[in-house]
Amino acid sequence: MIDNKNNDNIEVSAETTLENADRRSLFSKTAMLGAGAVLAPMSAAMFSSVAQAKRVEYANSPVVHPGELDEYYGFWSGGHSGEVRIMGLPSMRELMRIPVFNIDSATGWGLTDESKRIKGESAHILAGDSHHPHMSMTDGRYNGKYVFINDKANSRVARIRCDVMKTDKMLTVPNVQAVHGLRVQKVPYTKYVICNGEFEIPMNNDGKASMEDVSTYRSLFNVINADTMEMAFQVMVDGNLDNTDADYDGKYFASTCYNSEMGMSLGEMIASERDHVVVFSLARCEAALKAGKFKTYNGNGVPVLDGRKGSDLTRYIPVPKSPHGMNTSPSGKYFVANGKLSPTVSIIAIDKLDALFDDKIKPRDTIVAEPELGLGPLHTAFDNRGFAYTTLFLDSQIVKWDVEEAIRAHNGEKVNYIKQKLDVHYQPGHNHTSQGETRDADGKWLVSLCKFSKDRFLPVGPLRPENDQLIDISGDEMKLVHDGPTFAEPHDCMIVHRSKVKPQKLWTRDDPMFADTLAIAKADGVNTMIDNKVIRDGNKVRVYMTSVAPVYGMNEFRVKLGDEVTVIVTNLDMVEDVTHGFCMTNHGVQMEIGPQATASITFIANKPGVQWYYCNWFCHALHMEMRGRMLVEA
Ligand code: CUK
Ligand code: CUA
Repeated sequence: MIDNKNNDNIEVSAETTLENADRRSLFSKTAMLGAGAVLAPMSAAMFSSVAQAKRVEYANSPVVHPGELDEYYGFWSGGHSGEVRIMGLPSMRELMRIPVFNIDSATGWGLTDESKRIKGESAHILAGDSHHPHMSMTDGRYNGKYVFINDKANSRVARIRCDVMKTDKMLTVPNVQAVHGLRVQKVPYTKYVICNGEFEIPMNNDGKASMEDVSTYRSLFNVINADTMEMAFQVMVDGNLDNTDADYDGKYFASTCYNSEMGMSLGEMIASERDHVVVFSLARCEAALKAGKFKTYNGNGVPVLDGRKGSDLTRYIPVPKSPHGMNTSPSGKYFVANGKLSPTVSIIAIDKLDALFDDKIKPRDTIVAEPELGLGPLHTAFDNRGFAYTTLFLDSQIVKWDVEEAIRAHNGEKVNYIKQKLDVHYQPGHNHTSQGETRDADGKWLVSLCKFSKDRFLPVGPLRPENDQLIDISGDEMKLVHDGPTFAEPHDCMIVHRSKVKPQKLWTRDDPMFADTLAIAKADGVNTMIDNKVIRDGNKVRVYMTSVAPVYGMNEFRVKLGDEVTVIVTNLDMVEDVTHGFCMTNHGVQMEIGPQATASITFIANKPGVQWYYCNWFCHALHMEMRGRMLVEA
């Protein structure tokens, strides 16, 4: 990974605070004006008038007053917390958490029967590492339907329904280890979710094939049907795969590779001066699939196409050493591969890819510029004015640069394509502009997800928060307007205008999220809207109860020691925000039941005697009294 010698050159002094940074730029402006009084000490009054001036200078107001609503939804990955978080922008207030790959005791995610059904074969896995949340699109614009996210730790991809903001599908990607970069097809609509298998493994990884012969190891590019969340196909590549993105024509996907060496140690992985970007032709892959030109592995039947060097499904474009981020410009013209170990980014002209696939030009001919930006470029975001914003991990900066000017400079013109470098605090990974991965890029806000916060917040022990910084990019200069501490570890985020998202206020009674539970109730002859009933089925007991603040429909029920008990609660409240809970004391049983929803949870009644259950979501002045007894006969 990245050599952390940078930790030395970010010795932090008061110099790097926002106020002082602004003061620095003020001094330099004054100097440019040639004023004689440059070095005269500034009075407190001068500072406060500077602060005043700064405040009105913001083209965007970062202030959202109490009771006001934000203009944007932000969807943040929760990194190795395994969740997704919804932020409001520009306030940077955390609005909600969506448990995905983690378990969550407030909502019962990972504990309830419904969530276990959704998690399917991976229901026993209680951890995850979420990296890349991306929303489904229609014609290159967010359509507000789904957010998809990968779990690097357990090679999974999940889908979140944006009408209820809950995870509704989860898939373990076969034949790969560590699903990393993830994006969606942008045009004509998100038919496919694309993601990269990062770690190389033998294709039949059964412990019988050679584990020593590294030449048999492969990484796969994965294409998932967004609608069914089943595998569509996979493409075998040379080298490994890191990040990915799609074009705005519905034709090409591109992924970075940092280990073209197929090295197994750090030294081997960074040995060559060049790695590559691999470009996939969707039409050619679909044709090969249709023609049956694929193999299957590990007995799972998922078609694997051969996209290794020499295949007509892919093209390999050499780029400097160990690239990381892959970002498509909202103009649809360029793929930008971020250099990481190289101070450059490589700009690939998408309109040259047809010629590349037709072998009319060489791979490097598609590169229209390789501007030098600074140390450790990881990810790039875009506005609607032709500027790009790249995170410099090692320099702890965001560099703003002009894409077309970088291309002109590459062609020999003397232009300074770098417009500004802004200190961020510290070590930024991803950044994201408001709607910047769509045609609706609006150039208003930039978020820098900084990996280290160091001195920016009160110390909280050896483990510190990360720092998500909000930057106003609407004017000529980037301006840092907010520091936001976050827990481990938003890798990536996306910013969606609120007009694109239309969440429900109540659940619909026949929502697919609990349709299976309602089917079980129906088979039991239970009307969940009315009935409070205990159904015994051998040693399985199903307890159906309603809930209306502040009472459950059932004050007590009786089971036998050792019974497998399923409690199915239906929340009859029709009032917005009246969520009930169900918690069985001393049994590790907790869940949320939203208004008009049904939720269920199964456990063994392994303690004799009186066991109280209670509502753990504050719902009423008599919420404490919302409880009942499970009587367990020995
Ligand atoms: S990766 Cu984390 S900083 Cu998983 Cu998108 Cu680049
Ligand atoms: Cu119902 Cu608290």
